[in-house]
Parts: sequence; C-alpha cells; structure tokens
Amino acid sequence: MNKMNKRRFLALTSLGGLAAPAAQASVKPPPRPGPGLLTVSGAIGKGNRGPIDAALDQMMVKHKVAFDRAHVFDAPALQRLAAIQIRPTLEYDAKVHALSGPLLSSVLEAAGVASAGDVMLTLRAVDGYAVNVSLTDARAWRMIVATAIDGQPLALGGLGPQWAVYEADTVDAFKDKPLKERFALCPWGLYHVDVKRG
Ligand SMILES: Nc1nc2c(c(=O)[nH]1)N[C@H]1C(S)=C(S)[C@@H](COP(=O)(O)O)O[C@H]1N2
Ligand SMILES: [Mo]
Repeated sequence: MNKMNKRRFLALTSLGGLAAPAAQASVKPPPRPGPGLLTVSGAIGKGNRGPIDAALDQMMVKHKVAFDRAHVFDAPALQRLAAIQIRPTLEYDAKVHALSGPLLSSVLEAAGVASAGDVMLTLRAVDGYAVNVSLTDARAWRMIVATAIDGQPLALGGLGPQWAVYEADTVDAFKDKPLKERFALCPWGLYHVDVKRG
C-alpha cells in the first residue's frame, strides 16, 4: 500500500469502521470533468452551473457576459452529441477542409433550448468577437460547432477549441460571395452562446 492509499484507507476506516470492499468502491470519486469549453446561457433549460462569478469568470466578465445559470459543455459532452462533417473551402488558404462537430442546434437542444418560436443567438469568441444569428438561420445554414479539422482536434490558439461554421460553398446565402466575405458570421475560438427568445 503506497502512502496515498494508506492515508485514504485510514481516513475510510476512521470514518466508518473497517470498510467493506463495496463501501470502499462507493466512495471512489467520480471522474473529474474536463475543463468547460463552451458555455450556453440565457433561455436554456435548468443548466449545470450557477451564476456568473464576478471574481473568477474573468474572460466572461471582460466580455460583459451575465447570467444566473448556464449549461457548460466539456469535451466529452460535446463528443457525445451526433457529429456531422462539412467540407467548406476556407478563406485562409482557399482549400477545402473537413470540419466536424455537432450541429449548433443539437448543442442548444442539449442545453435545453426549446426550438419553437423566435430564438436569437449571440456567438462569442475568446478574442471578444461576437455575432448575432437567429436559430432559424443557424439551422438553415447547417451551422456546426466544429471541434476538429481534417481529423485533428481544433486548438486554442488556432481556430478552436470550437468554431461555429457552415459549408459556405453550398449555402445559398454565402456561396456566391467572394471567399473573403463568406465567414464573417463564423467566430473561431467560440466559447459562449447567449440565447434570447423573441
Ligand atoms: N474569433 C474571431 N472570429 C472571426 C473574426 C474575428 O476577428 N475573431 N473575424 C470574422 C470575420 S469579419 C471574417 S471575414 C472571418 C475572417 O476573419 P479573420 O481573418 O479575423 O479570421 O472570420 C470571422 N470570424
Ligand atoms: Mo470580415
């Protein structure tokens, strides 16, 4: 028995007498969730975190984000949603790349956003860039929350950890625009979505 295990064993036995194997298994801590990568607030379901913390939620405070509860997705939570793949020509290198991740509408559904009626979204990125799109448009454009490019996870410092993006080449609203004008509504480094009902 190593030092840590011994300490834990002593703690267990002092709390509950000689712990049976089943009792020991039941006190095993749950797997530590990964870092929150995407926070959805506003007109959501019951959420999985409380209000914005004025002291510790520094980036959101700087970006003037406010909420009394929110739904935070870590990487496994995003991976659990059905992923789709799109193949847009990107403006950065004029090449086709494979981008994959859940539909933005699937992410919102998982956060308990009711799809009926007018829903406006603010998609906010780590550099403060933010755009407003309606859920109706996001659906029509098949906007995804991309988490991988060409099979590699998107990185913070590149286009990640998430990129809200569509296949501009095949979407009527964008396909005839010059490449440099197709992705203005696609924040890379997406980390927050605010949901408003009209
Ligand atoms: N996070 C973030 N996403 C962004 C932008 C940005 O400044 N920050 N610019 C938008 C605009 S206006 C365009 S045209 C494209 C390309 O801009 P970029 O060269 O700044 O990536 O990305 C869009 N997504
Ligand atoms: Mo732009």
